[in-house]
Amino acid sequence: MTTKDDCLFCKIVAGEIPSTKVYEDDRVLAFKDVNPMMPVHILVVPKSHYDNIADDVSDADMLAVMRAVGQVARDAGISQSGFRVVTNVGDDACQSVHHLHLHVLGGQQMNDGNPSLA
Ligand code: DGP
Repeated sequence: MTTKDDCLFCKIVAGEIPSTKVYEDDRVLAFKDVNPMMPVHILVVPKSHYDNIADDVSDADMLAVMRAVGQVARDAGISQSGFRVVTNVGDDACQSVHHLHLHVLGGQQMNDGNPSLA
C-alpha cells in the first residue's frame, strides 16, 4: 500500500483520522462523506494513494474500487432505486482532496445534472 504523508484520505485509511466506515476490504475503504449532499453520500477510496482516476491506478485497485461501488450501493439500499457515481479530477472539476475517491450519491430523486459537485 502506498501512502502520502500530507494526504487526508491516507490518514483516514490509516485510522489516524476517524470516519464512519461502511465497507472495507484489502484494497478499498468506503466511508460517509462528512458533508453529505444527498441522503446517501459515500466516498469509496483505494487504500493506496493515487491523486485521481487519471493517475497510474493499478488494474487490481481499479477493479476493487469499482466492485466496492456496487457493494456499497447494495448495502445502502439504493441499487434498485438508482444512484450516481462521481469522481472529480483536478482544478477544473474542483477536486478538493487529492486522493482518488468516488462519490456514491443517492437516496432521493435527482434532477438531470444534480447534484453539482462543482
Ligand atoms: P472532492 O471535492 O471531489 O475532492 O470531494 C472531497 C469530499 O471529501 C467532500 O465531499 C467532503 C469530503 N471530506 C473532506 N474532508 C473529509 C473528512 O475529514 N472526512 C470525511 N468523511 N469526508 C471528508
